[in-house]
Amino acid sequence: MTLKTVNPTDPGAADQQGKQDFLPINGTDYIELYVSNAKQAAHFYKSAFGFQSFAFAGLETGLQDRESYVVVQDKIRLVLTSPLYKGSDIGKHVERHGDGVKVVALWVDDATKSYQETVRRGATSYMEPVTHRDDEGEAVLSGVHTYGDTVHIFVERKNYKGIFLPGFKPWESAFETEPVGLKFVDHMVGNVGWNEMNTWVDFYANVMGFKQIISFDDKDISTEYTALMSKVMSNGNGRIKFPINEPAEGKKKSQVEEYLDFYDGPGVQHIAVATDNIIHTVEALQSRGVEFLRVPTTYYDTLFDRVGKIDEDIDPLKKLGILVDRDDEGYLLQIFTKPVGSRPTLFFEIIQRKGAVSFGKGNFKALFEAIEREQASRGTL
Ligand code: TYF
Ligand code: FE
Repeated sequence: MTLKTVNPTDPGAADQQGKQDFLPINGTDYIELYVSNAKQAAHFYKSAFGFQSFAFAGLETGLQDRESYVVVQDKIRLVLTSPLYKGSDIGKHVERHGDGVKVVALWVDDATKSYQETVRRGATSYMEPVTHRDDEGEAVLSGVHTYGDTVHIFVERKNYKGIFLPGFKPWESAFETEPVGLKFVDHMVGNVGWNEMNTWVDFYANVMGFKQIISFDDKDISTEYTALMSKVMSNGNGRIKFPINEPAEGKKKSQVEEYLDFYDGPGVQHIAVATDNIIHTVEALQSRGVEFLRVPTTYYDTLFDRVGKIDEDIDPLKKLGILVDRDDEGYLLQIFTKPVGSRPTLFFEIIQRKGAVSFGKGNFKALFEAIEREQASRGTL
Protein backbone atom coordinates (compact mmCIF):
# COMPACT_ATOMS: atom_id res chain seq x y z
CA MET A 1 0.00 0.00 0.00
CA THR A 2 1.17 3.52 -0.66
CA LEU A 3 -0.35 6.50 1.05
CA LYS A 4 0.00 10.18 0.29
CA THR A 5 -1.94 12.33 2.68
CA VAL A 6 -4.04 15.29 1.66
CA ASN A 7 -5.01 17.80 4.28
CA PRO A 8 -8.73 18.37 3.68
CA THR A 9 -8.59 21.81 5.30
CA ASP A 10 -5.90 23.08 2.97
CA PRO A 11 -7.42 23.84 -0.45
CA GLY A 12 -5.02 22.92 -3.20
CA ALA A 13 -2.72 20.98 -0.88
CA ALA A 14 -2.56 18.16 -3.40
CA ASP A 15 -1.62 20.57 -6.14
CA GLN A 16 2.14 20.26 -5.95
CA GLN A 17 2.95 22.46 -8.94
CA GLY A 18 0.79 25.24 -7.52
CA LYS A 19 -1.21 25.14 -10.75
CA GLN A 20 -4.72 26.50 -10.68
CA ASP A 21 -7.27 23.71 -10.05
CA PHE A 22 -9.30 23.66 -13.30
CA LEU A 23 -12.18 21.88 -11.51
CA PRO A 24 -12.64 23.39 -8.04
CA ILE A 25 -15.34 21.40 -6.16
CA ASN A 26 -16.99 22.59 -2.94
CA GLY A 27 -18.29 19.14 -1.97
CA THR A 28 -20.81 16.46 -2.81
CA ASP A 29 -24.05 18.22 -3.77
CA TYR A 30 -26.44 15.26 -3.88
CA ILE A 31 -26.59 11.58 -4.79
CA GLU A 32 -29.44 10.48 -7.04
CA LEU A 33 -30.60 6.87 -7.07
CA TYR A 34 -32.82 5.51 -9.81
CA VAL A 35 -35.16 3.12 -8.01
CA SER A 36 -38.28 1.17 -8.86
CA ASN A 37 -40.42 2.90 -6.23
CA ALA A 38 -39.14 6.30 -5.10
CA LYS A 39 -42.02 6.84 -2.70
CA GLN A 40 -41.21 3.69 -0.75
CA ALA A 41 -37.43 4.12 -1.04
CA ALA A 42 -37.74 7.60 0.48
CA HIS A 43 -39.73 6.14 3.35
CA PHE A 44 -36.99 3.54 3.90
CA TYR A 45 -34.21 6.13 4.03
CA LYS A 46 -36.30 8.08 6.56
CA SER A 47 -37.42 5.21 8.77
CA ALA A 48 -34.21 3.14 8.65
CA PHE A 49 -31.42 5.70 8.08
CA GLY A 50 -32.80 8.78 9.84
CA PHE A 51 -33.15 11.05 6.81
CA GLN A 52 -35.71 13.90 6.83
CA SER A 53 -38.31 14.72 4.17
CA PHE A 54 -36.97 17.60 2.11
CA ALA A 55 -38.18 18.18 -1.45
CA PHE A 56 -40.39 16.68 -4.14
CA ALA A 57 -40.88 16.93 -7.90
CA GLY A 58 -43.42 14.96 -9.91
CA LEU A 59 -46.87 15.20 -11.47
CA GLU A 60 -47.91 17.82 -8.89
CA THR A 61 -45.02 20.08 -9.94
CA GLY A 62 -45.58 19.64 -13.66
CA LEU A 63 -43.30 16.69 -14.43
CA GLN A 64 -44.81 14.13 -16.80
CA ASP A 65 -42.59 11.09 -16.78
CA ARG A 66 -40.96 10.75 -13.37
CA GLU A 67 -41.04 11.69 -9.73
CA SER A 68 -38.27 12.43 -7.25
CA TYR A 69 -38.25 12.55 -3.49
CA VAL A 70 -35.32 14.30 -1.82
CA VAL A 71 -34.33 13.36 1.73
CA VAL A 72 -31.68 15.08 3.83
CA GLN A 73 -29.51 14.45 6.87
CA ASP A 74 -27.06 17.21 7.76
CA LYS A 75 -25.00 17.74 4.55
CA ILE A 76 -26.17 14.53 2.85
CA ARG A 77 -28.91 14.81 0.23
CA LEU A 78 -30.33 11.71 -1.46
CA VAL A 79 -32.63 12.04 -4.45
CA LEU A 80 -34.82 8.97 -5.09
CA THR A 81 -36.22 8.94 -8.62
CA SER A 82 -38.66 6.56 -10.34
CA PRO A 83 -40.22 6.48 -13.81
CA LEU A 84 -43.98 6.94 -14.18
CA TYR A 85 -44.36 5.32 -17.62
CA LYS A 86 -42.81 2.41 -19.45
CA GLY A 87 -39.99 2.87 -21.90
CA SER A 88 -38.14 5.73 -20.21
CA ASP A 89 -34.39 5.84 -19.69
CA ILE A 90 -34.99 5.73 -15.94
CA GLY A 91 -37.06 2.58 -16.25
CA LYS A 92 -34.45 0.96 -18.49
CA HIS A 93 -31.76 1.87 -15.96
CA VAL A 94 -33.76 0.26 -13.16
CA GLU A 95 -34.54 -2.84 -15.19
CA ARG A 96 -30.90 -3.33 -16.08
CA HIS A 97 -29.18 -2.35 -12.82
CA GLY A 98 -31.83 -2.62 -10.14
CA ASP A 99 -31.96 0.27 -7.67
CA GLY A 100 -28.65 2.10 -7.87
CA VAL A 101 -26.75 5.36 -8.01
CA LYS A 102 -27.22 7.24 -11.28
CA VAL A 103 -25.82 10.67 -10.34
CA VAL A 104 -22.96 11.75 -8.11
CA ALA A 105 -23.58 15.50 -8.16
CA LEU A 106 -20.70 17.84 -7.39
CA TRP A 107 -21.22 21.34 -6.04
CA VAL A 108 -19.20 23.85 -8.07
CA ASP A 109 -19.07 27.63 -8.48
CA ASP A 110 -19.13 27.46 -12.28
CA ALA A 111 -20.99 24.57 -13.92
CA THR A 112 -20.31 25.91 -17.42
CA LYS A 113 -16.54 26.06 -16.92
CA SER A 114 -16.58 22.65 -15.15
CA TYR A 115 -18.28 21.19 -18.22
CA GLN A 116 -16.01 22.91 -20.74
CA GLU A 117 -12.79 22.00 -18.92
CA THR A 118 -13.72 18.33 -18.48
CA VAL A 119 -15.19 17.84 -21.97
CA ARG A 120 -12.10 19.54 -23.46
CA ARG A 121 -10.00 16.93 -21.61
CA GLY A 122 -12.01 14.04 -22.99
CA ALA A 123 -15.13 13.66 -20.84
CA THR A 124 -18.25 12.43 -22.66
CA SER A 125 -21.07 14.94 -22.39
CA TYR A 126 -24.20 13.89 -20.51
CA MET A 127 -25.88 17.28 -20.32
CA GLU A 128 -24.77 20.65 -21.69
CA PRO A 129 -24.94 23.54 -19.21
CA VAL A 130 -28.58 24.63 -18.72
CA THR A 131 -29.86 27.42 -16.51
CA HIS A 132 -32.90 26.30 -14.50
CA ARG A 133 -35.16 29.01 -13.07
CA ASP A 134 -38.18 29.31 -10.85
CA ASP A 135 -39.55 31.98 -8.48
CA GLU A 136 -36.74 31.27 -6.03
CA GLY A 137 -33.86 32.05 -8.38
CA GLU A 138 -31.64 30.12 -10.74
CA ALA A 139 -29.11 27.33 -10.84
CA VAL A 140 -26.93 26.00 -13.66
CA LEU A 141 -26.54 22.24 -14.17
CA SER A 142 -24.26 20.36 -16.57
CA GLY A 143 -23.06 16.78 -16.63
CA VAL A 144 -20.49 14.27 -17.87
CA HIS A 145 -20.39 10.48 -17.95
CA THR A 146 -18.16 8.39 -15.70
CA TYR A 147 -17.92 4.58 -15.28
CA GLY A 148 -20.83 2.43 -16.47
CA ASP A 149 -24.11 4.33 -16.67
CA THR A 150 -23.08 6.60 -13.78
CA VAL A 151 -22.79 10.35 -14.34
CA HIS A 152 -21.43 13.43 -12.59
CA ILE A 153 -23.67 16.47 -12.59
CA PHE A 154 -22.03 19.81 -11.83
CA VAL A 155 -24.37 21.97 -9.75
CA GLU A 156 -23.88 25.74 -9.65
CA ARG A 157 -26.39 27.11 -7.16
CA LYS A 158 -25.99 30.79 -8.19
CA ASN A 159 -28.62 32.86 -6.34
CA TYR A 160 -30.96 29.92 -5.80
CA LYS A 161 -32.97 30.37 -2.57
CA GLY A 162 -35.53 27.56 -2.97
CA ILE A 163 -35.69 24.32 -1.05
CA PHE A 164 -33.47 22.23 -3.35
CA LEU A 165 -33.28 23.08 -7.04
CA PRO A 166 -35.67 24.81 -9.48
CA GLY A 167 -38.71 22.63 -10.13
CA PHE A 168 -38.80 21.08 -6.65
CA LYS A 169 -41.27 22.00 -3.95
CA PRO A 170 -40.85 21.37 -0.20
CA TRP A 171 -41.94 17.87 0.77
CA GLU A 172 -44.18 18.08 3.83
CA SER A 173 -44.72 14.69 5.40
CA ALA A 174 -46.58 13.62 8.52
CA PHE A 175 -43.79 11.13 9.23
CA GLU A 176 -40.33 12.20 10.38
CA THR A 177 -37.70 10.33 12.38
CA GLU A 178 -34.86 11.31 14.66
CA PRO A 179 -31.61 11.70 12.63
CA VAL A 180 -29.03 9.01 13.45
CA GLY A 181 -26.06 11.40 13.26
CA LEU A 182 -24.96 10.98 9.63
CA LYS A 183 -23.06 14.17 8.69
CA PHE A 184 -21.54 14.15 5.21
CA VAL A 185 -20.35 11.90 2.40
CA ASP A 186 -16.80 10.77 3.21
CA HIS A 187 -16.17 8.80 0.01
CA MET A 188 -18.00 6.92 -2.73
CA VAL A 189 -16.56 3.78 -4.27
CA GLY A 190 -16.91 2.65 -7.87
CA ASN A 191 -16.62 -0.97 -9.00
CA VAL A 192 -15.30 -1.24 -12.57
CA GLY A 193 -14.57 -4.21 -14.84
CA TRP A 194 -11.52 -6.43 -15.20
CA ASN A 195 -8.40 -4.36 -15.94
CA GLU A 196 -10.44 -1.16 -16.07
CA MET A 197 -9.25 0.40 -12.82
CA ASN A 198 -6.40 2.32 -14.42
CA THR A 199 -8.63 3.62 -17.21
CA TRP A 200 -10.84 5.26 -14.59
CA VAL A 201 -7.90 6.36 -12.46
CA ASP A 202 -6.60 8.12 -15.59
CA PHE A 203 -10.05 9.61 -16.20
CA TYR A 204 -10.16 11.14 -12.72
CA ALA A 205 -6.55 12.33 -13.06
CA ASN A 206 -6.57 13.70 -16.59
CA VAL A 207 -10.19 14.74 -17.12
CA MET A 208 -11.20 15.76 -13.58
CA GLY A 209 -7.77 16.91 -12.28
CA PHE A 210 -7.83 14.51 -9.29
CA LYS A 211 -4.73 12.96 -7.70
CA GLN A 212 -4.19 9.37 -6.64
CA ILE A 213 -3.73 9.27 -2.86
CA ILE A 214 -3.66 5.51 -2.16
CA SER A 215 -3.34 2.25 -4.00
CA PHE A 216 -4.02 -1.28 -2.79
CA ASP A 217 -2.89 -4.24 -4.84
CA ASP A 218 -4.35 -7.73 -4.80
CA LYS A 219 -1.91 -8.73 -2.04
CA ASP A 220 -3.29 -6.00 0.25
CA ILE A 221 -6.87 -6.93 -0.55
CA SER A 222 -7.09 -10.68 -0.64
CA THR A 223 -8.32 -13.53 1.49
CA GLU A 224 -7.74 -17.19 0.95
CA TYR A 225 -10.45 -17.16 -1.72
CA THR A 226 -10.95 -13.76 -3.31
CA ALA A 227 -9.06 -10.62 -4.29
CA LEU A 228 -9.52 -7.12 -5.64
CA MET A 229 -7.44 -4.04 -6.38
CA SER A 230 -8.23 -0.45 -5.51
CA LYS A 231 -6.87 3.06 -6.06
CA VAL A 232 -8.22 6.13 -4.32
CA MET A 233 -8.59 9.37 -6.29
CA SER A 234 -9.09 12.71 -4.54
CA ASN A 235 -9.83 16.21 -5.77
CA GLY A 236 -7.57 19.15 -4.90
CA ASN A 237 -9.14 20.10 -1.57
CA GLY A 238 -9.66 16.47 -0.46
CA ARG A 239 -13.42 16.84 -0.05
CA ILE A 240 -14.15 14.35 -2.83
CA LYS A 241 -12.60 10.89 -2.54
CA PHE A 242 -13.40 8.17 -5.06
CA PRO A 243 -11.82 4.74 -4.56
CA ILE A 244 -12.01 2.65 -7.75
CA ASN A 245 -12.08 -1.16 -7.39
CA GLU A 246 -11.50 -3.83 -9.99
CA PRO A 247 -11.75 -7.59 -9.49
CA ALA A 248 -8.57 -9.67 -9.21
CA GLU A 249 -7.96 -13.35 -9.80
CA GLY A 250 -8.70 -15.57 -6.80
CA LYS A 251 -9.85 -19.10 -6.12
CA LYS A 252 -13.45 -17.94 -6.03
CA LYS A 253 -15.62 -15.16 -7.41
CA SER A 254 -14.77 -11.88 -5.69
CA GLN A 255 -17.33 -9.44 -4.35
CA VAL A 256 -16.52 -7.06 -7.21
CA GLU A 257 -17.40 -9.73 -9.80
CA GLU A 258 -20.59 -10.52 -7.93
CA TYR A 259 -21.44 -6.81 -8.02
CA LEU A 260 -20.67 -6.55 -11.77
CA ASP A 261 -22.90 -9.59 -12.45
CA PHE A 262 -25.87 -8.28 -10.48
CA TYR A 263 -25.49 -4.63 -11.50
CA ASP A 264 -24.74 -5.74 -15.08
CA GLY A 265 -21.70 -3.50 -15.30
CA PRO A 266 -19.72 -0.89 -13.40
CA GLY A 267 -21.37 1.32 -10.82
CA VAL A 268 -21.27 2.76 -7.33
CA GLN A 269 -20.53 0.01 -4.79
CA HIS A 270 -20.69 1.87 -1.51
CA ILE A 271 -21.44 5.28 -0.09
CA ALA A 272 -19.39 6.02 3.03
CA VAL A 273 -21.08 8.49 5.34
CA ALA A 274 -19.37 10.17 8.27
CA THR A 275 -20.62 10.41 11.84
CA ASP A 276 -18.99 11.98 14.88
CA ASN A 277 -20.44 9.33 17.21
CA ILE A 278 -20.36 5.95 15.52
CA ILE A 279 -21.58 4.03 18.57
CA HIS A 280 -24.71 6.16 18.79
CA THR A 281 -25.24 6.09 15.01
CA VAL A 282 -24.88 2.31 14.67
CA GLU A 283 -27.06 1.63 17.73
CA ALA A 284 -29.78 3.81 16.19
CA LEU A 285 -29.45 2.18 12.76
CA GLN A 286 -29.52 -1.36 14.17
CA SER A 287 -32.58 -0.57 16.27
CA ARG A 288 -34.33 0.52 13.06
CA GLY A 289 -33.50 -2.73 11.32
CA VAL A 290 -30.43 -1.77 9.25
CA GLU A 291 -28.34 -4.94 8.87
CA PHE A 292 -24.56 -4.89 9.10
CA LEU A 293 -21.80 -7.31 8.19
CA ARG A 294 -20.37 -9.01 11.26
CA VAL A 295 -16.80 -10.12 11.93
CA PRO A 296 -16.05 -12.97 14.36
CA THR A 297 -15.80 -11.76 17.98
CA THR A 298 -12.15 -12.97 17.99
CA TYR A 299 -11.49 -9.79 15.95
CA TYR A 300 -11.73 -7.91 19.26
CA ASP A 301 -9.24 -10.19 21.10
CA THR A 302 -6.30 -8.56 19.30
CA LEU A 303 -7.81 -5.12 18.75
CA PHE A 304 -5.67 -3.18 21.24
CA ASP A 305 -2.48 -4.93 20.05
CA ARG A 306 -3.28 -3.77 16.56
CA VAL A 307 -4.54 -0.21 17.10
CA GLY A 308 -3.26 0.78 20.55
CA LYS A 309 -5.20 3.06 22.85
CA ILE A 310 -8.50 4.48 21.61
CA ASP A 311 -11.12 6.72 23.24
CA GLU A 312 -13.97 4.18 22.95
CA ASP A 313 -14.76 1.24 25.23
CA ILE A 314 -14.30 -2.09 23.52
CA ASP A 315 -17.61 -3.56 24.73
CA PRO A 316 -20.01 -1.43 22.63
CA LEU A 317 -17.71 -1.77 19.62
CA LYS A 318 -17.78 -5.54 20.01
CA LYS A 319 -21.51 -5.65 20.62
CA LEU A 320 -22.24 -3.55 17.54
CA GLY A 321 -19.51 -5.04 15.31
CA ILE A 322 -17.66 -1.76 14.68
CA LEU A 323 -14.17 -2.14 13.16
CA VAL A 324 -11.12 -0.03 14.06
CA ASP A 325 -7.91 0.71 12.15
CA ARG A 326 -4.96 3.03 12.63
CA ASP A 327 -2.63 4.88 10.26
CA ASP A 328 0.18 7.41 10.77
CA GLU A 329 -2.27 10.27 11.37
CA GLY A 330 -4.71 8.67 13.79
CA TYR A 331 -7.40 6.02 13.81
CA LEU A 332 -10.82 5.38 12.30
CA LEU A 333 -13.91 3.39 13.17
CA GLN A 334 -16.03 1.87 10.42
CA ILE A 335 -18.78 -0.64 9.75
CA PHE A 336 -20.50 -1.84 6.58
CA THR A 337 -24.19 -2.50 5.97
CA LYS A 338 -25.44 -5.47 4.02
CA PRO A 339 -26.70 -4.51 0.55
CA VAL A 340 -29.66 -2.13 0.93
CA GLY A 341 -31.70 -3.46 -1.97
CA SER A 342 -32.77 -6.80 -3.39
CA ARG A 343 -29.65 -7.19 -5.53
CA PRO A 344 -26.28 -7.62 -3.77
CA THR A 345 -24.95 -4.33 -5.16
CA LEU A 346 -25.08 -0.99 -3.29
CA PHE A 347 -24.29 -0.83 0.43
CA PHE A 348 -23.35 1.86 2.95
CA GLU A 349 -20.32 2.35 5.15
CA ILE A 350 -20.55 4.30 8.39
CA ILE A 351 -17.19 5.89 9.25
CA GLN A 352 -15.83 8.02 12.06
CA ARG A 353 -12.37 9.43 11.51
CA LYS A 354 -10.24 10.31 14.49
CA GLY A 355 -7.33 11.72 12.53
CA ALA A 356 -6.93 8.79 10.16
CA VAL A 357 -6.95 9.66 6.46
CA SER A 358 -6.84 6.07 5.15
CA PHE A 359 -9.60 3.54 4.42
CA GLY A 360 -9.20 0.74 6.97
CA LYS A 361 -6.64 -1.52 5.31
CA GLY A 362 -6.11 -3.36 8.59
CA ASN A 363 -9.76 -4.44 8.44
CA PHE A 364 -9.81 -5.63 4.85
CA LYS A 365 -9.17 -9.29 5.61
CA ALA A 366 -11.81 -9.59 8.35
CA LEU A 367 -14.23 -7.51 6.27
CA PHE A 368 -13.76 -9.46 3.06
CA GLU A 369 -14.14 -12.74 4.88
CA ALA A 370 -17.43 -11.43 6.27
CA ILE A 371 -18.48 -10.48 2.73
CA GLU A 372 -17.55 -13.98 1.54
CA ARG A 373 -19.82 -15.50 4.17
CA GLU A 374 -22.63 -13.36 2.77
CA GLN A 375 -21.77 -14.38 -0.78
CA ALA A 376 -21.78 -18.04 0.31
CA SER A 377 -25.22 -17.58 1.88
CA ARG A 378 -26.45 -16.27 -1.47
CA GLY A 379 -24.79 -19.14 -3.33
CA THR A 380 -22.68 -16.70 -5.37
CA LEU A 381 -19.21 -17.41 -3.95
O1 TYF B 1 -13.53 2.34 0.68
C1 TYF B 1 -12.70 1.54 1.03
O2 TYF B 1 -11.64 1.40 0.43
C2 TYF B 1 -12.97 0.73 2.27
C3 TYF B 1 -12.70 -0.71 2.14
O3 TYF B 1 -15.24 -3.83 -1.63
C4 TYF B 1 -13.44 -1.46 1.13
O4 TYF B 1 -14.24 0.98 2.70
C5 TYF B 1 -12.86 -1.67 -0.09
C6 TYF B 1 -13.48 -2.47 -1.03
C7 TYF B 1 -14.68 -3.05 -0.71
C8 TYF B 1 -15.29 -2.83 0.49
C9 TYF B 1 -14.66 -2.02 1.42
FE1 FE C 1 -15.08 2.67 2.04
